[in-house]
Amino acid sequence: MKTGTVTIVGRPNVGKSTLLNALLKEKIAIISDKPQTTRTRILGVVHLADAQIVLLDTPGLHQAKDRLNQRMVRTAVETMREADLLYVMVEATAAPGPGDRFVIEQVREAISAGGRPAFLLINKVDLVSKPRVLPLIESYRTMMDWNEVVPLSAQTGLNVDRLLELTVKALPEGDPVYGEDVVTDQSMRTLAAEIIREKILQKTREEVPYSVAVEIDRFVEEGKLARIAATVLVEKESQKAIVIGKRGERLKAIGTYARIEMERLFGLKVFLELWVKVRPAWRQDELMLTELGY
Ligand SMILES: Nc1nc2c(ncn2[C@@H]2O[C@H](COP(=O)(O)OP(=O)(O)OP(=O)(O)O)[C@@H](O)[C@H]2O)c(=O)[nH]1
Ligand SMILES: [Mg+2]
Repeated sequence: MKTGTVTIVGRPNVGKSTLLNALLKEKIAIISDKPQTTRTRILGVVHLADAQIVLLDTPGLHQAKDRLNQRMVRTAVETMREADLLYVMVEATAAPGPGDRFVIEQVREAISAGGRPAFLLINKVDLVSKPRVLPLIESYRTMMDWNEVVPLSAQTGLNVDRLLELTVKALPEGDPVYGEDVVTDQSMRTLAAEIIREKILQKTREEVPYSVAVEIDRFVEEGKLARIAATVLVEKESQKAIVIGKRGERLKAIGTYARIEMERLFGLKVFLELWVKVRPAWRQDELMLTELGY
């Protein structure tokens, strides 16, 4: 039996959480086309006949400006220290840029501190033609000694099974740490808050996605029903108006999509109440960040 921890790191938006969900065959991490979607470490467990893989998804590594983003980057850096193996994810759609070099710098430090192996994952190969991937592999190879280089598509699933095989080979022998039914360590409250945040990210633009946090005020299970009340925090009145939308239409749509997804995930009927509150500069407020679980 092989057992080990794999930390997924990379720039924001390269597809780390999409890969986590693909490997788990279950959606436990939210995804959006906006950078900085993931704000915390997310644990998922892959159970195979001959292995247990503990995956840790992380916030994107970047030059953080506010306190929230500093915490996110710190989380990603610290989570690398827990790994037996690192997945370092980049995109196939562009040559290595400053953001990728920043990631590789951080990875190099984590590796020299722990001597752990690293796989380079070139994601989104579905968007480019094969001949464009080869020079990319070459340029990344000159930057670091990778134990494996795997071009893949987290979205279509291309090469994801191959990645699993290579991963099992690279992990140490050991007994499983988690029970067979454990998929994630996130509570239903956290999952509910994240699902709501995902729907907001998908329906808003510009600075709004970065200014939103979701707090669960109440989560009560009554038989087959879950009564959930949540507050959406924003930083400005103008953002509140955007989240609510004309005659409350946007908030209503956000609530409907969130409820449908929660009902599917929890296997419960969900009654969801959403409120929007302005909390100026919460992203700079250390106490608030801790309270929100960041
Ligand atoms: N075409 C294509 N799109 C992908 C693939 N993987 C992810 N995406 C898209 O890329 C965007 C970002 O995906 P995420 O999984 O949220 O990226 P992330 O690296 O977790 O981002 P952060 O949490 O912000 O760091 C989403 O729009 C995904 O649908 C892929 O293999 N192919
Ligand atoms: Mg993510």
